[in-house]
Amino acid sequence: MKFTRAIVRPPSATFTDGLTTAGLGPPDLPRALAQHAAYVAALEACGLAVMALPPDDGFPDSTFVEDTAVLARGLAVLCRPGAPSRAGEVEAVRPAIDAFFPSPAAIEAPGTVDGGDVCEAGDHVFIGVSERTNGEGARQLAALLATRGLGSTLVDVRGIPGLLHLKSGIAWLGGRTLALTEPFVSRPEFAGWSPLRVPPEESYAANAVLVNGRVLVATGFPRFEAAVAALGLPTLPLDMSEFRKLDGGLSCLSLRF
Ligand code: CIR
Repeated sequence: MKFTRAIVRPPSATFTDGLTTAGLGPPDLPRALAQHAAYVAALEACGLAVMALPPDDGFPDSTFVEDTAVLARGLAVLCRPGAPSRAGEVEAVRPAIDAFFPSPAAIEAPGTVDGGDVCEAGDHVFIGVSERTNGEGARQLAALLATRGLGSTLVDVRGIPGLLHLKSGIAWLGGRTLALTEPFVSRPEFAGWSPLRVPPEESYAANAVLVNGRVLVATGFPRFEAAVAALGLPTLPLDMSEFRKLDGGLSCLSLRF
């Protein structure tokens, strides 16, 4: 899957009020802005044209733009985020989506979907059922994806300690290869796939992003980075410390299409 564009939104002045369970203390806004700029530069280095939306003080978590939409095979689906404080983020991102995807579909109530629960893996999509994405939302999304020839597997991730979204614990690395953290390694949903096991002490690194043959990885996880490089995939390490403090990772910071 070749990406040509990305939509991002830099952290706003209210970023430090974002939702978190990480227990890592409050993020530092200037540092987060510098890390975000490096992230954008990395996407550009992968050949993407990046559209940066203005920072939005109304929504502290709005830099995690991935959660607002699912973009796949020319299909755009506007999400219905599971956290009440994030509901308004979808309307705020909608004009940017409309510019590229005429008549996007939408998850309807009572369904909820956060984009962070949606892992595209070539022709197949894994959809996490989490505290944010409910079964109804996951089924609506699966039906929409099927109209584009994409099969889906629902993966219940509720109760996995410290895991916000499915993609907090898995990533697609091309072909049949999936980076999987320990709770996912022996799950039947991934039978037939080739696992790259993420060392337990490096589980945060699982939220890596394959972009046009390169892999964005968080800095500070040498075993995982070496394992990705051993697959023949060049890595682009990025410091994610301030986003991690709000349970965010590399995938959350952009919509890629
Ligand atoms: C939240 O709890 O919604 C944000 N603080 C973090 C969202 C991270 N998004 C993602 O993994 N796709």
